[in-house]
Amino acid sequence: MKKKLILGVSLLFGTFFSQAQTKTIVYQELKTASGAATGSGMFFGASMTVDSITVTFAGPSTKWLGLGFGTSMSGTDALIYTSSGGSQNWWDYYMGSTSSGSVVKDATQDWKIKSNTVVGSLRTVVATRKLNTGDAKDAVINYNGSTLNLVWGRSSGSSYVLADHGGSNRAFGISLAWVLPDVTPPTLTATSPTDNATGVATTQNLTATFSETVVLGTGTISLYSATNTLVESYTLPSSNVTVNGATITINPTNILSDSSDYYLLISSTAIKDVAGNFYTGLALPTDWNFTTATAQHSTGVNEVFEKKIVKVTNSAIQIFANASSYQYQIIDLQGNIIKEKNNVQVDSIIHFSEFKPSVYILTLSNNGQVIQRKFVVQ
Ligand SMILES: [Ca+2]
Ligand SMILES: [Ca+2]
Ligand SMILES: [Ca+2]
Repeated sequence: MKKKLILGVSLLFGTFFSQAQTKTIVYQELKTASGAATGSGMFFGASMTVDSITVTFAGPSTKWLGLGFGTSMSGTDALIYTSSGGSQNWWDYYMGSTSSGSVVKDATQDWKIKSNTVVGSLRTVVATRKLNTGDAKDAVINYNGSTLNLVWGRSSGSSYVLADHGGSNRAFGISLAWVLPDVTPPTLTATSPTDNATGVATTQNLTATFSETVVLGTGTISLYSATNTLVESYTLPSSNVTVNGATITINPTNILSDSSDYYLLISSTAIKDVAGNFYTGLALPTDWNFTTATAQHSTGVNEVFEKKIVKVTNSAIQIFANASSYQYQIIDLQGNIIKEKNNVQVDSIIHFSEFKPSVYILTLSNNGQVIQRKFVVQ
């Protein structure tokens, strides 16, 4: 019975710790003595678990440096790089007041110095300790706190011996925000066409908007017909799929069929937020399906016009002028007119060799009847 109880307790704690997140304070320059945001030459960043804090603190390498955990210079826990009272190193201190005699090295040294490096004229320390060391000379840092209060000081000259720093080589009243990491995956908030939409234009791009800024991953986005036939598939990165902020745009290579049902599937590795949390994806034909419009040219269209006037071969589009007269226009996907002819009364052959490799849309009109064909020149 006792064994079982202990196991239960350890499981509880295991779950608790594994779910607790590491909070961070982004590495940044600390404000100057006069409150300016930059120019101090002192830098700080931190991370914190429920158990311990790790700080990165940097300043000039030629002098003593102090970092205090509190709102003022008095009654404040400090981490100080100095040669005072022993070997020159980082030491756990307590500042009873601003008078020099009350700045005293702790009897219990609680900081573990992970690194102390000098690059150029900047000394950087990375140090860690428990949030609550149990030492009355150390600040208790609260995991649930939203901010961390800091002060800093340094020698007014080139000395590692602690002495009055004066009014310009210190700052206090610094409050920096703890930030939780983004562990929330993006969710789909809107699509165009909407799920179950009807009357969707066959040339329309497909867009999906998410709850936050997204980037493309490495999966696939696939367009299926309602008969579960793969119509087009885009393996990311793909020129058919672009992203802008929280919106991705899918531009099918081919014009979709009239009066047809389609659905999209998105793999679970295709889309993620900037922190790397993956969107769950679309796995079901009912997640994002839509029906295209009946043909624009279905009303009163003559069958010859529909079936015979345009013939697309591997190398050309042929337009047969057995209607009275017609006009055509070819645009690229940016809407630029590449080629157009009005009042054509003879047969035309438009050779693909006239075009640079890209995707184009041909619009052919005759007495109010319109045929559109998308074509790809490779
Ligand atoms: Ca201590
Ligand atoms: Ca201390
Ligand atoms: Ca997120």
